[in-house]
Amino acid sequence: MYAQMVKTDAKGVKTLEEMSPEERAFQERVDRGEKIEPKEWMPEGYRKTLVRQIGQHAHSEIVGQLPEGNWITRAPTLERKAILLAKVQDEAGHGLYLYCAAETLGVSRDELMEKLHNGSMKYSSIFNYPTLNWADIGAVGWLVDGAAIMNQVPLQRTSFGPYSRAMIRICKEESFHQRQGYDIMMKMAKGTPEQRAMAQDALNRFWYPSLMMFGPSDKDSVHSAQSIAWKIKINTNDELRQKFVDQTVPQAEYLGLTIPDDNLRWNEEKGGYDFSEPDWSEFFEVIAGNGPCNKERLGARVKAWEDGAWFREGLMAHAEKHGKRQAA
Ligand code: FAQ
Repeated sequence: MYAQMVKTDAKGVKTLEEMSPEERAFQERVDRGEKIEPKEWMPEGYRKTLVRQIGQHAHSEIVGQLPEGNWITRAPTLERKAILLAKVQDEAGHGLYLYCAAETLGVSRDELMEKLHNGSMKYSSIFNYPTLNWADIGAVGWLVDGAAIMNQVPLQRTSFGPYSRAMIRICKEESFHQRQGYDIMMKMAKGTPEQRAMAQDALNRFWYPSLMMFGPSDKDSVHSAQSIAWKIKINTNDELRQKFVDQTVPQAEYLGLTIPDDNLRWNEEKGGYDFSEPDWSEFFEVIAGNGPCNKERLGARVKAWEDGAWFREGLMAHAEKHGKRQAA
């Protein structure tokens, strides 16, 4: 029934009548809210969509360490350094849970890495923007982790079991990440005039890139209709972007900072804020590889992979030797 509802406004989503008996049984399981587990039958498109989304999500966590990792040595106090270090380590952990979830779909981690490195898989656009100063680390925690949570909380209910379970754990940690970012912003916004100006400048630069994290507007989203029918995605990109704006504006007001949008105003009728769309041509340039830091980010990941080759080879040699000994 759900699939039929989606058909009316969507691109290429099959109705129940158009589905094969296997596809229909699968859709009915999804509609009943059952979790799909790795060894169970699934349409090839469902598997591919999950590999793409979970893989890109994993890559985002790993590449996402770079803009913050840069600041671990420059954090202003020992406490801030310890907190940031823990956060960046958490992101590595999130990447690992997600790669594991993707592997249950029959794709190897090496294949996913290869696709990241040759540019055929994406990672979140946001990590192609530079972190120029300490206030940016506050803005990343507040806005980037805030947007990530807004997207990930509903994904705890996604239909694929391993992804959903990974999300539950990740969301717990993301809440701490958002709080630490907001705490940095509070310190800066309530600090000296110079610190306050830095906080405002960071908000100015990170606002629209954060809105872009939710993906293109619904009319341009290629995958949403099918992903929502399969409950891979629970909400559309625009729904989550709106929720993020509604949640973040009062937080900016509390900080005494101004969202850089002249069109921002409360709309009583819709019960949410009206706001300006990001510059979508900039978004499409960034995801095509032409953002401010794309080359640097990908270069850093490729270098890390190449520098780690000796270690992976050593581990494999050990595993093979150990395996032979056990077999004997
Ligand atoms: N960046 O048809 P749609 C984090 C691509 S985690 C780059 O709407 P979909 C934690 C999209 O892939 C952040 N590409 O796509 C952290 C597709 O291209 P394709 C990551 C984007 O999949 C914090 C095309 O545009 N979170 O930040 C973006 O239905 C701090 C058409 O788009 C996730 O990955 C984008 N922003 O919806 C770490 C959450 N948006 O693949 C460190 C899971 C769209 O056909 C520090 N993912 N594209 O070549 C999702 O919820 C979805 O995949 C969306 C996109 C909503 C991102």
